[in-house]
Amino acid sequence: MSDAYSKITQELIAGNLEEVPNLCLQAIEDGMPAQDILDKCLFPGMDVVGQRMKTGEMFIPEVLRSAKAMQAGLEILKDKLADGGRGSQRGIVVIGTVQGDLHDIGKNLVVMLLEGAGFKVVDLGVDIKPEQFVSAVNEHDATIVGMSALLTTTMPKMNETVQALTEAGLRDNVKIIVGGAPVTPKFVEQIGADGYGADAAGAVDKAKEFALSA
Ligand code: B1M
Repeated sequence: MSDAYSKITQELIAGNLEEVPNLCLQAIEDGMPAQDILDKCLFPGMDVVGQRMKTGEMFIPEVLRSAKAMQAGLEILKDKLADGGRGSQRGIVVIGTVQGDLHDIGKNLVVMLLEGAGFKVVDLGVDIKPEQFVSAVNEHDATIVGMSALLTTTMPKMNETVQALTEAGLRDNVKIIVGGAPVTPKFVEQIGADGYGADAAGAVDKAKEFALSA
């Protein structure tokens, strides 16, 4: 890959909101296919961001800046990508903060990194009832459900949502990833979910793993 293209990756990791879209535009004018810019420059950049977040080399504000730079790059590419740049190459994820819980900063970070990793994300927002997750899975034909909870008092809603998906006959169609500060791998096991994300990058790793095994 030429220096110009690897610069896109570098600027994305650096969270440069102006340079990333400018460089994407330049690359398109130079004849690089939009899909290649996505696959060879932007996705690898976000992979690095996810890794650095996990190892503590990057902190939340820096990760958010990179995620925003990614979205600015996607804005430039989206008309030129067959699926508008938010396609379901890797799968469709329905995500929300569970009923009774209004915390959304961590969940929004998960959304941004999932989109950056090529998933189509249906973000239901906060205070989402089990039946809303069920309807959204049906409506969007989702293959992954993500739930976030920040309060110990709202964690049982994750269990209720898993049960609601089971009762609706959808449990075999979806993989369920849960996370949020009070959530533990043991809890994930107890409620019969499929994956735990200790952080947003961990959630994306799980989603990628499930997309590969689908
Ligand atoms: Co609230 N709050 N809050 N709060 N709040 C906490 C969570 C708390 C720990 C503070 C404390 O007491 N020390 C405490 C919970 C105690 C408990 O239950 N164990 C608490 C409380 C009690 C409350 C209220 C009840 C306070 C009150 O009104 N008496 C109230 C509840 C409102 C409600 O939800 N019904 C309340 C309200 C609020 C605000 C509205 C003021 C605000 C939320 C604003 C918003 O989100 N838009 C708020 C905030 C900001 C916090 C703290 C300070 C910060 C949370 C945060 O955004 N962290 C928090 C204390 C703390 O954590 N230090 C606190 C940054 C964010 C990036 O991290 O969300 O953990 P986090 O996400 C992480 C991981 O958890 C993971 O990835 C992210 C990092 O990459 N992750 C996932 C998250 N979701 C994931 C999903 C996944 C995978 C990973 O897969 C799908």
